[in-house]
Amino acid sequence: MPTLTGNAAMALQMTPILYFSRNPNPRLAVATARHLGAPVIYEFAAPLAPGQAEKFLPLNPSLRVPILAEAGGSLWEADAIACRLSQLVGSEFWRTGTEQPDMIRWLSWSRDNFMQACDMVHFERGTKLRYRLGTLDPTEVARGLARFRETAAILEAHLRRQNWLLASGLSYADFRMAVFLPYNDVARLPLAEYPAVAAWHDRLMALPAWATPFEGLDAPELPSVG
Ligand SMILES: N[C@@H](CCC(=O)N[C@@H](CS)C(=O)NCC(=O)O)C(=O)O
Repeated sequence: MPTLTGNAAMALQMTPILYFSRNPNPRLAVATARHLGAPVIYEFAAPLAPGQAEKFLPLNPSLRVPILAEAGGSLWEADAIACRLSQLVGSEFWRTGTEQPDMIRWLSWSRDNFMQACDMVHFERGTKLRYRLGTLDPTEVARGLARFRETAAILEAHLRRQNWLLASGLSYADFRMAVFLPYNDVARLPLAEYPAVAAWHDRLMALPAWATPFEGLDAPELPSVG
């Protein structure tokens, strides 16, 4: 972790602060923290908003959330934060034993495959329109959907055999893999064509921390699409 100096270090309290917005990766970090009952202060942040860079650059040079700020330094990237939060509460949600390689396998695969496919479609149908970043590109949507079908078929075969990605049960790999699925009202990925994937998504949505991570937190709604 980078060490913070000066005002940034002084400003930190003993209790870690989890800076978040309602977008997918910060949602993933908040859901993880809530699932674990991690001792953090939840603070809405918009590091890209005008006037916010001075505060957030020392915490994350990419000016993105989530960020976990602790007395000793700040950590960014949802996966690293999930690892740290699991350490803080002594949980195996982030596996540390013999299943760790299997968990890392799914995290790694998701980034280049299923999650990336979901991201391509969600970016066109969601993010681009929410933040007025341009018009929807049908070619990109088609590419994303093709990639989704290829990768969902692999996930489908695995989830026909077991309820969660790891044999022993729910882990952070499930949360990471599913990061875009709670936004499927806008992404409209054809989940129903993959019954085992759809059932896994339903099992995740039955977890309060995953279904409603922002409940009771002070955070503006995302801009609407369209
Ligand atoms: N690779 C990073 C991605 C972080 C990221 O791209 N965060 C986006 C939301 S998904 C962000 O900060 N957007 C600006 C905002 O939400 O205000 C991670 O896994 O945490």
